[in-house]
Amino acid sequence: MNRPSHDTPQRSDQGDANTPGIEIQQSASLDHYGLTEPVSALFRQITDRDPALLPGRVVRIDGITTSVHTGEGEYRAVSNFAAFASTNESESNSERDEATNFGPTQPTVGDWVLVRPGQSGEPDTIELILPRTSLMVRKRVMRGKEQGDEQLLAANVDTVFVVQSATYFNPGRLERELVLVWGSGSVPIVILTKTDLLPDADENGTAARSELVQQAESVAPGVDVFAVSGITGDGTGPLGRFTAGGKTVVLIGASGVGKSTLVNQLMGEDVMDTGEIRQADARGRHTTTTRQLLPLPGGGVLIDSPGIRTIGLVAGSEEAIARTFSEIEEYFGMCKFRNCSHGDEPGCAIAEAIADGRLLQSRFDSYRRMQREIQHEETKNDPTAKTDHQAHMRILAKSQRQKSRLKRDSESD
Ligand SMILES: Nc1nc2c(ncn2[C@@H]2O[C@H](COP(=O)(O)OP(=O)(O)OP(=O)(O)O)[C@@H](O)[C@H]2O)c(=O)[nH]1
Ligand SMILES: [Mg+2]
Ligand SMILES: [Zn+2]
Repeated sequence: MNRPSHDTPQRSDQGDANTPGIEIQQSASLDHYGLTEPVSALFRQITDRDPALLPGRVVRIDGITTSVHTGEGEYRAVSNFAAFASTNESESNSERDEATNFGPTQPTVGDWVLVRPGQSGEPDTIELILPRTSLMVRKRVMRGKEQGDEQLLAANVDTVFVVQSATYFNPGRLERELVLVWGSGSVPIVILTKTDLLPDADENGTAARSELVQQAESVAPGVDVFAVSGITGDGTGPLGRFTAGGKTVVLIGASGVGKSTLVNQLMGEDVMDTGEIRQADARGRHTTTTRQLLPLPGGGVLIDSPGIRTIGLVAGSEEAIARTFSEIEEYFGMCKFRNCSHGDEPGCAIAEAIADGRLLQSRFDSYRRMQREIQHEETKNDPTAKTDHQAHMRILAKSQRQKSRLKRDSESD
């Protein structure tokens, strides 16, 4: 594969089995990579002060190598950690500290970063990361072990395609996937793939499909559900609106559900490798091993990702759980006793809703289970520990406070 080569070996001048097609876009401007005017303005603030820094977006994480697309080509940085950029000079010190004072963080796919090209054979480094508008994090669950670190999955994503196979729909998994997405600050949609394999797809495919869609909707209140075939492209038309206007979408899901197949379908060419699934249990073989950001020919950006085996929830996911189970929280405050434990107390609104079929017992059980899991996370965690996720939550909360302050100010004019 021929890529324009640069003068240092760290830059991406070698092929990569998983990333054919990228070289076409080698020097495409950052606009094709989802650059927005606010991001561009932040970049300008920084490069005005230090013109040696190159703005870019992280397009791939491959072991310890982070690939960054800058307007002039792809750079490979070895640096694993970088500082958050301070982006507002008028911020008071304490405000700035609140936003940035949690030390260096790892760059992840989708991050907007500033690269300092290495001089005389030195490696290129990612020096700064712009504040993120969304960050998806999962707790890595080590085989049989409790503890595990947090893994950053993607940043600055507008919509997450939560992908499951229509032939192996798993509602319990979907609930966890939705908590993960709601917690990230981006918006989920559910995609059921492989509809061409549904048993009666020939004569009466629509019935099987709409039944599945309904089933998915019942565990994903307020979330759009689409049934598609990544192979034939059937049903994929409406997905274009999620990448319109330069928006960024990441696909997540178990191995073998058809993420890369759908990516290829939406790209209009085979850019990602796809793999067979095991006949015995329909599991995939973890074909995709790197997270890869791909600019779509018609604008917008897709991020393909490796299959996630287990989705460990991180501390601070209460809001995300509330969102995922929004139909349950509607009954809160409606029980006879204010401190109702929703067990077998008289006048329990939740028990009544379950009894007359307005609420699914299985949903309430999952809700309870996840609440317990998260409480466990919280008490286990050192309260002073600042994980990436918690830091991210603080930033989001801060920008929300700022937004409402701006709104108040403009309303009082
Ligand atoms: N019939 C049919 N097969 C599909 C569809 N989507 C994917 N497949 C098949 O399912 C298998 C796995 O697809 P991939 O796209 O590699 O799955 P993935 O989610 O990217 O898997 P990982 O990269 O391992 O996480 C391949 O054999 C695909 O051909 C579909 O819509 N219809
Ligand atoms: Mg894949
Ligand atoms: Zn109750």
